[in-house]
Amino acid sequence: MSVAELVDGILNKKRRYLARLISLIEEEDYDAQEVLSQLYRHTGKAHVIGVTGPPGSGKSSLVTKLTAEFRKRSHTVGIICVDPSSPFTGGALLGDRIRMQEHYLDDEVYVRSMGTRGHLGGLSRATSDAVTAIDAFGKDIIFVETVGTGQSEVEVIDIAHTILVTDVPGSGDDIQASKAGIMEIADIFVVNKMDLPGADKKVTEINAMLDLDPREREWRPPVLLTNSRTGDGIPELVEKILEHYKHLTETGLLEKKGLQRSRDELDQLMKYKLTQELSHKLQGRPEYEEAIKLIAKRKKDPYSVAEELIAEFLFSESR
Ligand SMILES: Nc1nc2c(ncn2[C@@H]2O[C@H](COP(=O)(O)OP(=O)(O)OP(=O)(O)O)[C@@H](O)[C@H]2O)c(=O)[nH]1
Ligand SMILES: [Mg+2]
Repeated sequence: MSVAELVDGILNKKRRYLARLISLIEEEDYDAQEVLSQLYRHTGKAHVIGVTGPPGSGKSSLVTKLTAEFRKRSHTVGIICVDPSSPFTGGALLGDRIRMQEHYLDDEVYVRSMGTRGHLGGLSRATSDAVTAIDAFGKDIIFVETVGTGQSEVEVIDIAHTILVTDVPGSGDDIQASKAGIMEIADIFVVNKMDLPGADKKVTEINAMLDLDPREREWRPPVLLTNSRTGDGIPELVEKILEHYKHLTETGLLEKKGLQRSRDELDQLMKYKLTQELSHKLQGRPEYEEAIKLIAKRKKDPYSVAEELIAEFLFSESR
């Protein structure tokens, strides 16, 4: 598939072209950047919803039920499941795919999982690009599901307009989410598995934590109860999600977030490209390998070699 074919196919809502582009994104193929660069002006319309929380708290089940509710309201949906622990691309998260397959026959829902390939920052870069691709494809709502356990997940979720943080009843005395600083990023708290004992207690705990938050905020994150098996609480959650989006629009926060995201994206992309170019230029070069040996023998120090190489690299770039 040529770049032009891919661009055309995606703008004409052909699923296999979208699937191909996301694979190219995962493979860090140069063509992917060219396609994305041409698609970019067609993006910025989707409402991106991040879903994060402890493993097994029911994120995928929740997204499945939310998708059904959004479809009822005639919204089209894209879903990206990010699996930071998976060494594979694409094929990971079989369980998620099985659970989400109730939407597979629905052409208006697109589901994709993404795994890490071990590149630092590669996963959040790839996820961000996949969101751009699905946005250009024309989905109204894009879910990004990620396990909330560390910094990289918080970065991934940065691309969302509305962030749902899930938790479950009886998950320890303290709120698990607070450990990773996830508490601060929540727009809506979801206590899932409300059928289990201790659900109300969990809601009270989260509200008590919110009461302690000294920050002035126009949007106090609501705490909602759901059952992602039966669908209880799902319509109310969809209402809150739409209400949050309306709040973002009316207060000008959406525009502000958009600016911040563009700044972060440009910043991230420049660093990423510089790193990529640098390693591309240096790998396997004899003087690079020689310098490494000299550093190991203490004949040279890595501080000045790093400066020399970067200066040389930047100089050769400007010619
Ligand atoms: N009792 C009960 N079980 C639920 C509920 N929602 C999900 N589950 C179950 O919880 C288990 C985990 O659900 P998932 O949706 O895979 O959770 P997840 O957070 O996506 O899991 P990871 O992606 O592995 O972190 C499954 O067995 C679900 O059937 C609920 O509301 N009540
Ligand atoms: Mg899941």
